[in-house]
Amino acid sequence: MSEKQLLDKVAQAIAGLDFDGIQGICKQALDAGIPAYKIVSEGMAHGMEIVGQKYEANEYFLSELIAAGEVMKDGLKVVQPYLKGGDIKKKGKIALGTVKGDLHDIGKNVVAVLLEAAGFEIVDLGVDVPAEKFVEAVKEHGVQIVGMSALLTITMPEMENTIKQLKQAGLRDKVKVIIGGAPITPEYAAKIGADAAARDAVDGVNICKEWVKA
Ligand code: B1M
Repeated sequence: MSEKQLLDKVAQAIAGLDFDGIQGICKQALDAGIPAYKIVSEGMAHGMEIVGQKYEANEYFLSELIAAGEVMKDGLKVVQPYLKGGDIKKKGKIALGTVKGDLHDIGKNVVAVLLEAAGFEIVDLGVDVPAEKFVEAVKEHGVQIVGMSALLTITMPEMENTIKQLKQAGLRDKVKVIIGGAPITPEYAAKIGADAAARDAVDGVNICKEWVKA
């Protein structure tokens, strides 16, 4: 089977809520020599996109969305050990969270997995993260990058609020700020004073890598 066919199979297992098959399919993809990050970024993330489309077409409902997230977690259990760089020297520290009022974490978790695989240390603040918690993380963990995710248009202003609070705490110049999530655009990032907007997880990782290189 070709690489594309195997990645499609991973995506279909997630989109088809195949709890029994996902781990076997991920093993098959790894055995075929497909890099683990590709299985996550092109197979699993694509599967979740299909799930999103089915939801929007009223084919899937909330329970299926939650189930798809669980199938993805099962798949990650198999793939994640191959992503970790072991004794790779850490590139930098990133505080990552989904902003206050927002509980969507599938995309954030994909980003976290890929950033870790790229050698970053992640301070995962979880979901529904208030601005103060991002500020605290910068103070306590000495992170170089703050990453925020938002999937709801009504929670996007929390990103601006967090940037304001970083400024008030005198920390804005000490960190780079990257934002992401389906409704986020580069224009929005510029408007609220973030340093970058990531199109997807891979773009986010590439931007962070550039920052720590400089
Ligand atoms: Co929600 N939801 N949801 N949902 N949900 C959306 C976002 C929505 C667009 C669906 C729709 O109506 N068409 C809609 C928002 C509308 C809007 O604001 N304009 C919506 C709504 C309305 C809601 C509720 C209000 C529904 C309700 O209760 N009536 C509710 C809100 C709860 C809350 O947050 N307070 C809700 C709940 C849920 C579930 C819990 C059921 C579930 C989330 C489960 C979970 O995350 N653990 C869920 C899901 C799954 C979705 C959809 C279907 C899929 C989101 C997803 O996981 N995509 C979504 C529709 C859609 O997006 N098509 C929808 C896959 C994921 C891999 O992609 O998150 O975009 P994404 O992440 C990408 C990039 O955006 C980027 O990289 C990722 C990988 O490439 N990225 C970053 C994301 N963050 C990044 C950060 C970075 C860099 C890149 O750096 C920091």
